[in-house]
Amino acid sequence: MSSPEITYLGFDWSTQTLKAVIVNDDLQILQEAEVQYDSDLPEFRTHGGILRGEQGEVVAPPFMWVKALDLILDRLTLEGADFSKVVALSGAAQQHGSVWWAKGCSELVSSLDSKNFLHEQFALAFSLLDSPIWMDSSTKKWCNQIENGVGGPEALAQITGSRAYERFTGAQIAKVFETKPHLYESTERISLVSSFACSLFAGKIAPIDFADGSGMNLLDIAKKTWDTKCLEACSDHTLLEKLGNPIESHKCIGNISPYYVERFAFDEKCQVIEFTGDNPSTIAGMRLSQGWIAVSLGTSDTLLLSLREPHTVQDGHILCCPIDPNMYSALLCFSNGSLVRKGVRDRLADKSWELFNTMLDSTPRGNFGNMGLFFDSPEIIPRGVGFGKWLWNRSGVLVNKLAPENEIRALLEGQFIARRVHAEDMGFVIDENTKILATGGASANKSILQVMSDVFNAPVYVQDSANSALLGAAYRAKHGLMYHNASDDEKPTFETITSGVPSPTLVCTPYSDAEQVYKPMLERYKEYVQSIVKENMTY
Ligand code: 5FX
Repeated sequence: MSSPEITYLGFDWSTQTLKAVIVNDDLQILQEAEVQYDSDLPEFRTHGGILRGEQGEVVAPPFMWVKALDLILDRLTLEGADFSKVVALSGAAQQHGSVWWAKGCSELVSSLDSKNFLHEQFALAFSLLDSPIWMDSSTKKWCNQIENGVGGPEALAQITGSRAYERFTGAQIAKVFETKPHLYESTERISLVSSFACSLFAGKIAPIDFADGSGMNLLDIAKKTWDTKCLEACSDHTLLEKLGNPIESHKCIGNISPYYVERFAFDEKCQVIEFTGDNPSTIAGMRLSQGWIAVSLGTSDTLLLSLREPHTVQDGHILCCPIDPNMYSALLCFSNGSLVRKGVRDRLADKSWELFNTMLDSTPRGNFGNMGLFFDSPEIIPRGVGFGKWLWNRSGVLVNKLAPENEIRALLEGQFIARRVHAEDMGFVIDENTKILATGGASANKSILQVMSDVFNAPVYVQDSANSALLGAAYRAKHGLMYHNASDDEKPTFETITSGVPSPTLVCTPYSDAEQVYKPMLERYKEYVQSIVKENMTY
């Protein structure tokens, strides 16, 4: 007799959508569903899932995220989902956002009435009706306060993995504490978006996990506890209680709330596995093990990598790893990505990627010693560079112009040299075992990937999956359950659990002279960046 079919359920509360996926025991997709906040829930009047306020404030209503869950569960049912087969579920959510629960929230989530929609029961659940999210940049003052409270940006980065960032939750909490004291006082618990979403299923306020908790400037990422000095720099002694104790990302939170058993026929033994942030979940979805770098080539270019040690950095973020408690992950975000590439294409290659690639391919690796750096908007890494374009000739002299095809190569080599230098700065060792997993729009462009392959002196692979964060949630559901059920000496690794997932496809390998060509250019980049940060000159 064959064993009954079992399935795993994953969610991703991203900035613009809520997505859900059901996978079978081989981690193959069975059903998917999606809710678009702007068009499916127009009553919240969001644009791109967010609402913009004054002075850089960006928020989203948590009530909308609850309503989206009501909708998506119905949509999954329409897709043919059989919830009784789901043995475990987990989720991902946009990082850094905070959900402020009103007093009485624990009682509320533990006694949901299955005859009603969730949103009918959450009208009074939140003390702050609009949650600050990761796009918020209104907290500069409180960033300074936190850094000063612990002895400066470097000290903060050493404890929490990042210097103070406006979007990180610590500064957001400090702002609410100072500007809305009554609201702060009336708050029972503060969740991240991920732990809030987990609470909706767990029937209790779920803990914050270490990986997503690393995006708060509050967690000591080595000791894996809240750091007292950081907490004190944000608010008063009640913060510890409002946050609850953080836990490992793969932990089982408990059985699913009876609400889902009664309303959707979930099995009462279905386990809820801790939720995490979208970037940590992407690490899971891409099954990023040591030696791999995931490079997402989108509006901004984002690098995700695994590290053994929590290296201290001023730029970029170190996070606790969501899939291996003994490892760390690094997240580097470069804001000048695809839009700059497209701008240069439009200016020099007649708005055609085909022509852009032909021009790029007509130039040699190393570009005859010419180099370029292009920043159309404020750059995150490196910090402090002005807007503009800098071009250097082979003698290291700044020049106004290069031939169009050399400018195109200078742009791409400059971008990938920057990505490599800052990844190495984080302690990532590039050697013969390094492999790159490319995703995002530009990962379809082989000429661009070849430049990346040469600059990193590493093969480049692509993966056939549109949403790694969502798949990561489903994979983590399976790993969390297997880990929970196994005896102490047989705990499975995430790699073993996901070993059946098809491997990524190799698209480019580096030329044999790549390291020789690019090694000196990495050193030149470091020198040039210092000069443009110092002089901040543009032309
Ligand atoms: C990472 O630090 C970010 O702020 C973003 O990637 C958000 O997680 C997007 F949801």
